[in-house]
Amino acid sequence: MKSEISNLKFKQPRIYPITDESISGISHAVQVERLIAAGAEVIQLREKFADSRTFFESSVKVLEFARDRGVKIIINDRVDIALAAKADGVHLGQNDLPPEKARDILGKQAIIGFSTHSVGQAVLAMRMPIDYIAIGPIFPTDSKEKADAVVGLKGLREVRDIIHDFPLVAIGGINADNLVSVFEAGADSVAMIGAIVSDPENIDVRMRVFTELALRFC
Ligand code: TZP
Ligand code: MG
Repeated sequence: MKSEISNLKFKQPRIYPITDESISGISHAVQVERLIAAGAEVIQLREKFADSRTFFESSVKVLEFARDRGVKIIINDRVDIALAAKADGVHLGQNDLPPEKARDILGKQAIIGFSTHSVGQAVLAMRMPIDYIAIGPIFPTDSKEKADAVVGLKGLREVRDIIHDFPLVAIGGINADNLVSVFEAGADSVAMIGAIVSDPENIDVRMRVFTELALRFC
Protein backbone atom coordinates (compact mmCIF):
# COMPACT_ATOMS: atom_id res chain seq x y z
CA MET A 1 0.00 0.00 0.00
CA LYS A 2 1.31 3.42 -0.95
CA SER A 3 1.03 6.39 1.35
CA GLU A 4 -2.26 8.06 0.44
CA ILE A 5 -0.55 11.39 0.68
CA SER A 6 2.85 10.77 -0.82
CA ASN A 7 3.33 12.03 -4.33
CA LEU A 8 6.11 13.59 -6.31
CA LYS A 9 6.68 16.20 -3.60
CA PHE A 10 9.13 13.92 -1.81
CA LYS A 11 11.75 11.49 -2.95
CA GLN A 12 12.96 9.70 0.16
CA PRO A 13 16.75 10.02 0.37
CA ARG A 14 18.74 6.86 1.20
CA ILE A 15 20.59 8.73 3.97
CA TYR A 16 18.47 11.05 6.10
CA PRO A 17 20.69 13.05 8.49
CA ILE A 18 19.32 14.62 11.66
CA THR A 19 21.02 17.61 13.29
CA ASP A 20 21.31 17.87 17.05
CA GLU A 21 23.17 20.66 18.81
CA SER A 22 23.60 18.80 22.08
CA ILE A 23 25.17 15.79 20.36
CA SER A 24 27.31 17.70 17.86
CA GLY A 25 28.20 20.71 20.00
CA ILE A 26 27.70 23.04 17.01
CA SER A 27 24.74 25.01 15.64
CA HIS A 28 22.03 23.57 13.43
CA ALA A 29 23.13 26.04 10.74
CA VAL A 30 26.71 24.79 10.61
CA GLN A 31 25.63 21.14 10.71
CA VAL A 32 23.27 21.83 7.81
CA GLU A 33 25.98 23.64 5.82
CA ARG A 34 28.31 20.67 6.18
CA LEU A 35 25.59 18.17 5.34
CA ILE A 36 24.55 20.08 2.24
CA ALA A 37 28.18 20.38 1.14
CA ALA A 38 28.25 16.58 1.22
CA GLY A 39 25.07 16.21 -0.85
CA ALA A 40 22.27 15.83 1.74
CA GLU A 41 18.86 16.30 0.11
CA VAL A 42 16.54 16.17 3.14
CA ILE A 43 17.64 17.11 6.67
CA GLN A 44 15.74 16.98 9.93
CA LEU A 45 16.39 19.53 12.70
CA ARG A 46 16.08 17.97 16.16
CA GLU A 47 16.04 20.33 19.11
CA LYS A 48 15.19 19.04 22.58
CA PHE A 49 16.54 21.89 24.72
CA ALA A 50 16.39 25.35 23.12
CA ASP A 51 13.45 27.63 23.80
CA SER A 52 10.86 28.18 21.08
CA ARG A 53 12.20 31.57 19.99
CA THR A 54 15.73 30.26 19.58
CA PHE A 55 14.61 27.17 17.67
CA PHE A 56 12.34 29.26 15.45
CA GLU A 57 15.16 31.67 14.60
CA SER A 58 17.66 28.95 13.83
CA SER A 59 15.07 27.13 11.70
CA VAL A 60 14.42 30.29 9.66
CA LYS A 61 18.16 30.75 9.12
CA VAL A 62 18.62 27.14 8.07
CA LEU A 63 15.61 27.29 5.76
CA GLU A 64 16.93 30.36 3.91
CA PHE A 65 20.20 28.59 3.26
CA ALA A 66 18.68 25.20 2.40
CA ARG A 67 15.93 26.46 0.13
CA ASP A 68 18.41 28.28 -2.10
CA ARG A 69 20.15 24.95 -2.54
CA GLY A 70 17.05 22.85 -3.17
CA VAL A 71 17.34 20.97 0.13
CA LYS A 72 14.29 20.11 2.23
CA ILE A 73 14.14 20.80 5.97
CA ILE A 74 11.94 18.80 8.32
CA ILE A 75 11.35 19.96 11.90
CA ASN A 76 11.35 17.35 14.66
CA ASP A 77 8.34 17.29 17.01
CA ARG A 78 7.19 20.89 16.58
CA VAL A 79 4.27 21.62 14.26
CA ASP A 80 4.22 25.23 15.47
CA ILE A 81 7.85 25.82 14.49
CA ALA A 82 7.37 24.03 11.15
CA LEU A 83 4.41 26.28 10.36
CA ALA A 84 5.97 29.52 11.58
CA ALA A 85 9.32 28.94 9.87
CA LYS A 86 7.64 27.60 6.67
CA ALA A 87 9.61 24.38 6.83
CA ASP A 88 9.07 21.60 4.32
CA GLY A 89 7.58 19.33 6.92
CA VAL A 90 7.53 17.89 10.40
CA HIS A 91 8.55 14.62 12.00
CA LEU A 92 6.19 13.54 14.77
CA GLY A 93 6.53 11.09 17.63
CA GLN A 94 3.81 9.02 19.24
CA ASN A 95 3.19 11.73 21.86
CA ASP A 96 3.30 14.78 19.61
CA LEU A 97 0.28 16.32 17.88
CA PRO A 98 -1.53 13.60 15.92
CA PRO A 99 -0.55 13.42 12.22
CA GLU A 100 -4.17 14.19 11.20
CA LYS A 101 -4.02 17.47 13.10
CA ALA A 102 -0.56 18.29 11.75
CA ARG A 103 -1.88 17.67 8.22
CA ASP A 104 -4.82 20.03 8.84
CA ILE A 105 -2.45 22.70 10.08
CA LEU A 106 0.42 22.33 7.61
CA GLY A 107 -1.52 21.42 4.48
CA LYS A 108 -1.27 18.90 1.69
CA GLN A 109 2.21 19.82 0.50
CA ALA A 110 3.92 19.38 3.87
CA ILE A 111 6.05 16.29 4.38
CA ILE A 112 4.91 14.48 7.52
CA GLY A 113 6.89 11.63 9.05
CA PHE A 114 5.75 9.57 12.00
CA SER A 115 7.82 7.53 14.48
CA THR A 116 6.75 4.00 15.35
CA HIS A 117 8.37 1.47 17.64
CA SER A 118 6.56 -1.78 16.88
CA VAL A 119 4.80 -3.66 14.10
CA GLY A 120 1.43 -2.72 15.61
CA GLN A 121 2.21 0.98 15.61
CA ALA A 122 3.48 0.77 12.02
CA VAL A 123 0.26 -0.90 10.88
CA LEU A 124 -1.81 1.86 12.48
CA ALA A 125 0.44 4.50 10.92
CA MET A 126 -0.29 3.26 7.39
CA ARG A 127 -3.81 4.66 7.66
CA MET A 128 -2.59 8.09 8.69
CA PRO A 129 -2.07 11.08 6.38
CA ILE A 130 1.72 10.77 6.47
CA ASP A 131 4.49 10.54 3.89
CA TYR A 132 6.72 8.05 5.63
CA ILE A 133 6.86 5.77 8.65
CA ALA A 134 9.98 5.70 10.81
CA ILE A 135 10.69 2.55 12.80
CA GLY A 136 13.20 2.25 15.62
CA PRO A 137 15.35 1.99 17.51
CA ILE A 138 16.74 -0.72 15.26
CA PHE A 139 19.82 -1.04 17.50
CA PRO A 140 20.65 0.33 20.97
CA THR A 141 21.35 4.06 20.97
CA ASP A 142 22.47 6.73 23.43
CA SER A 143 21.05 9.55 21.34
CA LYS A 144 17.49 9.24 22.59
CA GLU A 145 16.44 9.50 26.21
CA LYS A 146 14.00 6.83 27.29
CA ALA A 147 14.29 5.05 23.95
CA ASP A 148 11.74 2.30 23.28
CA ALA A 149 12.73 -1.35 23.14
CA VAL A 150 15.08 -2.27 20.34
CA VAL A 151 13.18 -3.43 17.26
CA GLY A 152 16.13 -5.24 15.64
CA LEU A 153 16.59 -6.27 12.03
CA LYS A 154 13.93 -8.94 12.46
CA GLY A 155 11.38 -6.36 13.59
CA LEU A 156 12.36 -4.10 10.71
CA ARG A 157 11.84 -6.94 8.23
CA GLU A 158 8.41 -7.71 9.76
CA VAL A 159 7.39 -4.08 9.41
CA ARG A 160 8.56 -3.98 5.79
CA ASP A 161 6.63 -7.15 4.96
CA ILE A 162 3.43 -5.91 6.52
CA ILE A 163 3.45 -2.35 5.17
CA HIS A 164 4.52 -3.45 1.65
CA ASP A 165 5.86 -0.44 -0.24
CA PHE A 166 4.84 2.29 2.18
CA PRO A 167 7.95 4.56 2.56
CA LEU A 168 9.99 3.31 5.52
CA VAL A 169 12.82 5.03 7.40
CA ALA A 170 14.92 3.03 9.87
CA ILE A 171 16.49 4.82 12.85
CA GLY A 172 18.49 4.07 15.97
CA GLY A 173 22.09 2.99 16.41
CA ILE A 174 22.79 2.77 12.70
CA ASN A 175 26.43 3.16 11.65
CA ALA A 176 28.94 2.11 8.99
CA ASP A 177 29.07 -1.45 10.34
CA ASN A 178 25.35 -2.18 10.18
CA LEU A 179 24.07 0.19 7.47
CA VAL A 180 23.95 -2.40 4.71
CA SER A 181 22.08 -4.90 6.92
CA VAL A 182 19.41 -2.26 7.53
CA PHE A 183 18.85 -1.75 3.81
CA GLU A 184 18.83 -5.51 3.32
CA ALA A 185 16.10 -5.80 5.97
CA GLY A 186 13.88 -3.49 3.92
CA ALA A 187 14.52 0.14 4.87
CA ASP A 188 14.08 2.66 2.07
CA SER A 189 16.02 5.21 4.01
CA VAL A 190 18.24 5.39 7.07
CA ALA A 191 18.04 8.27 9.56
CA MET A 192 21.17 8.95 11.57
CA ILE A 193 22.19 11.32 14.30
CA GLY A 194 25.29 10.19 16.20
CA ALA A 195 27.04 8.38 13.36
CA ILE A 196 27.14 11.63 11.41
CA VAL A 197 27.00 14.67 13.70
CA SER A 198 28.86 13.43 16.79
CA ASP A 199 32.10 14.15 14.90
CA PRO A 200 31.35 17.77 13.96
CA GLU A 201 34.57 18.45 12.05
CA ASN A 202 33.89 15.43 9.85
CA ILE A 203 30.15 15.73 9.26
CA ASP A 204 30.73 16.15 5.53
CA VAL A 205 33.17 13.24 5.36
CA ARG A 206 30.77 10.95 7.21
CA MET A 207 27.78 12.01 5.13
CA ARG A 208 29.76 11.23 1.97
CA VAL A 209 30.90 7.84 3.25
CA PHE A 210 27.35 6.78 4.18
CA THR A 211 25.93 8.05 0.89
CA GLU A 212 28.58 6.10 -0.98
CA LEU A 213 27.87 2.94 1.03
CA ALA A 214 24.14 3.30 0.38
CA LEU A 215 24.69 3.83 -3.35
CA ARG A 216 26.79 0.71 -3.57
CA PHE A 217 23.99 -1.26 -1.98
CA CYS A 218 21.31 -0.02 -4.40
N1 TZP B 1 14.26 7.63 17.55
C1 TZP B 1 14.47 6.32 17.69
S1 TZP B 1 16.11 5.98 17.97
C2 TZP B 1 16.54 7.61 17.86
C3 TZP B 1 15.40 8.38 17.63
C4 TZP B 1 15.37 9.84 17.51
C5 TZP B 1 17.91 8.11 18.02
C6 TZP B 1 18.72 7.94 16.78
O1 TZP B 1 20.02 8.44 16.95
P1 TZP B 1 21.30 7.64 16.52
O2 TZP B 1 22.44 8.45 17.09
O3 TZP B 1 21.35 7.61 15.03
O4 TZP B 1 21.23 6.28 17.16
MG1 MG C 1 9.93 13.23 18.60
